Order: sequence, then C-alpha cells, then structure tokens
Amino acid sequence: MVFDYLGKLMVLSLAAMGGLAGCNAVDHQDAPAPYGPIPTEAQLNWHEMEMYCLIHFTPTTFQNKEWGFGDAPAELFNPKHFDAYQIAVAAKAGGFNGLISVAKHHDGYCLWPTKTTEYNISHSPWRGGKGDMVKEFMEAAHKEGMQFGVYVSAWDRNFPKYGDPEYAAAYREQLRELYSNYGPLFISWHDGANGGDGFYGGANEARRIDRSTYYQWEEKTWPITREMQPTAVIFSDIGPDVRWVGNEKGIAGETSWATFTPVAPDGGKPAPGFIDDRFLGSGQRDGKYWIPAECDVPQRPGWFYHPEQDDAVKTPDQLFDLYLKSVGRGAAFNLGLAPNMDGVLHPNDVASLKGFGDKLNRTFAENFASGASFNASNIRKNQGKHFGPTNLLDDDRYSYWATDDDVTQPALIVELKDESTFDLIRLRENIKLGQRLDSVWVDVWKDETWQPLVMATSIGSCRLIALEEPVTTKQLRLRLFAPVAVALSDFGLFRIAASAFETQTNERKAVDPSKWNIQNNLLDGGNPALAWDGNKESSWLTNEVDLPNYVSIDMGSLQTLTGFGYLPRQDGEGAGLISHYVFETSVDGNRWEAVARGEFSNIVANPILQFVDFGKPVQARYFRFTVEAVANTSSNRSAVSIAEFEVYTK
Ligand code: FUL
Repeated sequence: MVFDYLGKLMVLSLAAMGGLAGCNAVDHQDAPAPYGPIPTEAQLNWHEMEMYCLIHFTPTTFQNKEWGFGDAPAELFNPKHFDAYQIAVAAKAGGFNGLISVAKHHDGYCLWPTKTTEYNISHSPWRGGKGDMVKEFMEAAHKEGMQFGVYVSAWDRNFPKYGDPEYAAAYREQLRELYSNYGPLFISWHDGANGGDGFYGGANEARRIDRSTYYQWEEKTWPITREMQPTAVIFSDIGPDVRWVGNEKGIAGETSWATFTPVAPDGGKPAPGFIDDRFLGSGQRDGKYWIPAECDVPQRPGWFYHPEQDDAVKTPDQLFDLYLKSVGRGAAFNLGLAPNMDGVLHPNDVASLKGFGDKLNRTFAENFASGASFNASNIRKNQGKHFGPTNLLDDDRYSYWATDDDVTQPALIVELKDESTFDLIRLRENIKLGQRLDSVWVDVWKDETWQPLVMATSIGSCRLIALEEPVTTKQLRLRLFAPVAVALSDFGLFRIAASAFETQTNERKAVDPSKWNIQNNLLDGGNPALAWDGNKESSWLTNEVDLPNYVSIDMGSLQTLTGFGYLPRQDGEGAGLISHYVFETSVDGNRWEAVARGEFSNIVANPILQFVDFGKPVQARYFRFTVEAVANTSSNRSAVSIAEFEVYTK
C-alpha cells in the first residue's frame, strides 16, 4: 500500500516538475482545446481524493477548550493511550483517503520536536519526551494507504516574538522542518484566524498583524512549499490551490465553480484571513484561477474533543448529507476528528465513521447505468473509441464523451440494461479540459414523452444530484449546455443506502426560564426575552454598549447549577458575537462569585452552542453574565447578540 502510494506521488511530482504528458484522450490530436483555467497535477490528485480528515489534538484538548491561549504547561499534554492507528483505521473505515495532522494549532504547541521553539512535544512526558506525534500520524496514514498532510497555524499564541519578523521567519522554518521529514504531502493547510490576544511568552496581550504583508505568503512562504513539496496543494482562504468554502458547516454552494478570483475586502491584494468572502461558497464562473473549494467541518460540534459533546457526534446520515453537499458539489470533504485525552477516538466517533463508510460502500456498490446503451446527438469527429459515450461508464475520470467544437448543446439518450430505481445521479467532467459545462438537464421517458427530472449547474470534478423521491425508468436523456464542446467523463445512477446508528447519550437539563426576571441589565436595547424563548432563529441584539457590561437574572428560586450555554446568532451575521465572558452566581443577589471566565473561541467561523461546564455544582438563585468583548472588533463599544442562553442543572 505504502509503496503504491509513494509511487503515485512520485509520478505526480515528476509530472508537476516536468509537465509529464498523460496517455488518455486529452492528448489525442483531435481532443478539444482546454477551456478556461485547468487544474495542476497536485490539484488533480486532491480532486481524486475527495475526502480526508483533519486531526485536532494539542494541550488544548486537555483544557477542554477550542483555542488554547498558549499558556498551557507543555507537560499537560500526556495522552497515555495514544494510538495513531486507531484513528487512521477509523478514518479509513469511513472511506477517507488522507489524514492531516494539526502539527501546530493557535496555542503554538508543536507536536514534533522542532528546533524553532521550546514549546513542543519533547517537553511532554509522552514517550518520555522522545516522541514525534506528527511522525506517528504519518506512519499510520501510510500504513492504511492514506496520503498525509500538515496544518500549521500561522497564528501562534505562545511565541514571544509573534508580531515581529523573527516569528514569521520561525514559521517558515517550521514549514521547512515539516516538509523535510514527513514524506511527500498532499496538502499544506493554512488557517485564516490570525492575531488577537495570547500568552506570547508571558506578555499576555493582544497583538494584531497585517494579514496581507506579515507572512509574505507569495514572496517567501509558499515558494518553500512549491520547492520542497511539489505534490502538495496549498489550502487557505485564498488558495492558491484550494480555497476555504467560507463556513465550517461542510457545505459548498448548490452551484460551486472550481474557478475563482480571490480579492481582498477592500478590492486589493487578498491574504489568508483577509478576503472578500462573498464568492467562497459559489466560486465564479469566470474566475481567473482553478481554485476549487474544500468544505471543512468537525465530526462533533467543536474541532477539539469535549466530553460533553460525546452525544453530538454527527451520524452516518448527517455525514452522508455533508458528502453530497461537498464532494457532490465539486469540493472536498475535510472532516475534523477529535481524539480524547487518552489519545484515541471515542467509540461514538468510531461507530459513526464506520456507519458512514458502510453507507458509502453500499450506495455506490451498484451503478444502474452500467451496461446501458447510448445514443448521442454528436460524437466528436465520429471517433467513438476516443470520444464516444461508452467512456462514461469506465472508472477512468479522464476518459470522456466529447462533441465537435460547434456542438455545444448536445443530447444523450441512455437506455438502461434493465428498468431501474435510483435516487442519486452522478456526473463528472474531464476536468483536465477545464470546467466546461454551464448546466445539465436530466429527463426521463414517461407517459410516452420526455419529462424533465432535475437540472444541475457547475458539474466539474463531481456532481451528485440526490432526488427527492426514487425514480423508476429504463430510459433517460441528458441535455448539456456549454459555451464550448462538452467533455463529460462519467454518468452513474445509484440508490442511497439506509443506515442505522445509535450514540451514547448524555442529556443536559436546562433550568426553566419562564420563572426568570431580569435583576439588572446594562446591555441596553433589543428584546432580552428573545435570548430564552427557545427559538434559535431569534436573537437578543442590543444597542452599541460599553464593554465589559452585564445582565443579571433572578431565577426565582435556589438552583443547583452545573454549567451554562450560549448559542450565538444563527443567521450568519457577525455583529455582536461574544468572544470573552465572565459568569457569576449569587445566593442573595448581592454577593457574587465568579464560577467561569473565558473565551468563546472560533465563534465567527463556527457559531455553535458554547457550553461551559462549572466542574462542580454551584448553588445559586441569581446569575450575572458579563460580556467582556465581542469578536472581530478591538473597540470596547459594540452591540451584543445572544440567540439563546441556558443554564443547566443536575
Ligand atoms: C479555524 C480555526 O480557528 C479552528 O480552531 C480550526 O482549526 C479550524 C479548522 O480552522 O479557522
């Protein structure tokens, strides 16, 4: 397996360096000319992978946080039963084709023995300080026949010189180390979150950097990737090879073009974390570059493991739905895996991955189009062997049915071998020739006439169309629309398999808010009751207020509290998302005790329920919630928004 994989990457790197010619009909003298931007060899490899996993595991796991501040002692990271194979095997069972190690997250802790900072795995008791977790992930991935990649956070909340050129140079050195010692990589993943408060060697302050100039991405940083890892695609908000899809829900736009032109919010030069995000999900039909989307989404609500999320693991059906909305829209599916403090995946995560993999296997086991006969309105130069529709049924993503240059709206009648029932249609273009199709209509023959069934735009590397109801037929027709000759490589019909799945549950009981009265409210404006009306769609949105500021609530009677939950607004708007808070309780409404204080990390990209566990039960009749700061502003005057606020009891 490993050898196959290394061999493949070697061919890829030769191709990337020398422009090795392929041997399919793309190079045929009569092949259509490519249309628009086309993918590189590294991008083709990435398209073919379709699905891979991203593993978040650092001291942050041991702090039950989403973003470590950079101050956790290095010894805290001690996963006694760490098993990279358990994780790789589970991912493989889910059908995933690659693993990405978060080699360093925003907390700055390096999972490999780097020379660039003391804040690294060699100061952990794990493997007696001799361990290299990145290497163990790589070996496990290769053993399971998966490709390997690295995520290295550019933001570093530990590094004392973060913000100075010295850190930017150290970051590049970290990349060099990772590019040297961990085999050929399929991806180098660069996050957009960058700058803000942190430990910074004890400075404990907020630091902002100029996202477009600090890292010299194009001038100095990415050339290192190109030189040392020519097989790797570079992922970031702006590509240059793979773009962020603009959300952490795992969903690309219904229409999602592989072509895209990144621009900064001010119309100027973009950078990771500094981009006009309006077209990240949809791409642009006339985009200047081939920069397809990657849909990243955690398997649980958060990227890191939190015991209270054990019952919120996405089910196989949910994962399959995300697969349709990512891979099925020409993007990749990057699923976040979160090992627990032991260093393995929780049984719910393992079971869900297995259920998802089984569902995929069973769904795609039978292609009802195989054995079909075709009647095409046109075949390029009448050369059925090279450009005929039977090429749609082989497993080669680059063999294809093509039309003559002046036939841009062809039709294809498909006569199935047997009458069949299906609810999933797969279409693929030969993307070596670009993204050519504007749209495709699928019709079925019913009641002696052609009836339109469904249509889709942006076909590209893979388009999966799930039907609302299964359809039974023997004859279909495709109508294709393009500005140039078409080059369709695949047509498949499938039946989505059912799946059964059960998680261990972990119920939380919320205190009844109908008895609540506001004791004191310094968060003026809006309707506070919308924050405890049970409706996730409505929010309490205040006026601009000075921060920090608070609201205090009388719950009407003494309660035993175990934690609280803040659900950020769910309407996709960014205003008023709380980033820092204090939660206090009181028995008499006069004397207050702080029971929790902290950060709601990653609230902008992933606005999920923020659950805070108090660690031990607290008796209180009153609680006071202080908003210390909101995300995405350095001003201490801002609106505040709360979709739902809950406090939990035993
Ligand atoms: C985000 C980060 O801020 C999250 O913590 C996580 O790593 C995710 C994959 O990317 O932008």
